[in-house]
Amino acid sequence: MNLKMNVNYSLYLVTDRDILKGKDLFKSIEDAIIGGVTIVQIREKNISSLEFYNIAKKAKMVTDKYNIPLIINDRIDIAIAVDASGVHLGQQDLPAIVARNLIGKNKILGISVSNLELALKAEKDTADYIGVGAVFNTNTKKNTNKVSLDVLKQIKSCVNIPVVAIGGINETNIKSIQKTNVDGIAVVSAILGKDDIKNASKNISTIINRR
Ligand code: TZP
Ligand code: MG
Repeated sequence: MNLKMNVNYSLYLVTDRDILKGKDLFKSIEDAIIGGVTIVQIREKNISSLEFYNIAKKAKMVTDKYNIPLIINDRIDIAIAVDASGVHLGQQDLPAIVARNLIGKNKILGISVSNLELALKAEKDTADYIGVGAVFNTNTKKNTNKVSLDVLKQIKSCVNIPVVAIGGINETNIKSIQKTNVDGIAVVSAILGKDDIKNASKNISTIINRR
């Protein structure tokens, strides 16, 4: 799945093996997809290149099976190596323009932003979508910038690329995010932190698709 057109960002799963409580990552991804996740990002910190590559390769087999885009966090080389659909970078990673030159125009480039200025810069630097957060408190990522719902709304109204909200989003607070009209909702713990991943994904997917 490498076509950039018509990517469905509506329920965006970001992985974190630390909250899986021993569950298999690939089975968890598959369950989340069956529940309704529309795009998957592999996010790994502090592992070897080889380990990251092997995880990405196995994840790609799962996402390919369901024709779901696979995005790799941080690592352009691994995204290219496994022929992922794209890469997601933060403000401390390689600049978006540099990343674009490396991945070419056919892969998805996602950029994390926390204010309007960075959002507009990411768009100018050829990002295909932006991740905006953290909109709520999260235990999944340390040292996040906080983004108010007003700023999220402002960003959404000022850019012409898809906007994906992230940070502490769950079935209870999702409605307040939907009011901002963003294109997608990214979730880690509200799906992967649950005992029944398939059901958690299905519940959130149902709320999103009910709109
Ligand atoms: N970037 C901003 S917040 C966050 C990331 C990766 C973590 C979101 O995790 P959760 O569990 O959905 O709050
Ligand atoms: Mg990063």
